[in-house]
Amino acid sequence: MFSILVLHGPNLNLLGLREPGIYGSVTLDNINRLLEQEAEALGVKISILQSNHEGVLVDAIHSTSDQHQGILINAGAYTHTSVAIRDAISGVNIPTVEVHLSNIYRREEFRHHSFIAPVAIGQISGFGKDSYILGLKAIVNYLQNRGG
Ligand code: CA2
Repeated sequence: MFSILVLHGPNLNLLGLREPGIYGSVTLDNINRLLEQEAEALGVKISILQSNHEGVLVDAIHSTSDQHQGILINAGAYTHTSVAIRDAISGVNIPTVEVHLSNIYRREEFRHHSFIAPVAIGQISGFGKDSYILGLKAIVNYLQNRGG
């Protein structure tokens, strides 16, 4: 059974609790529950971690090499700043799908660049909570097709 590491970056713990204008009223707990349901339907295992700390996310990515076959990540604002997270993904060489709730290309210019995109197999951006569900389907589909 494939095991996927789901990573949520900084401030995503505030989803649905503050500033519902941009990201809506869905909470991170809601998203995690939907991901768990989808994982069960797809027949995969997921491990979920949210952190506001870059190094914690880097450590979690390093842990994938022996435990997980894929990574689903919303690195939040670190998407646009973190060479460390990009290098960690590149270093472990585990297939990674990048997701965003909002369409980062319709927002401020500084959100248009992702350090993660060049080391990810793909990116899903702009579909709210469904970005995560689509992202999980994408990584599982990739792993299943790669194996066959
Ligand atoms: O659209 C996304 O998923 C983002 O990764 C969300 C990040 C943002 O920095 C990226 O540019 C795009 C921000 C997540 C912070 O979410 C908050 C939720 C409620 C209150 C404050 C922040």
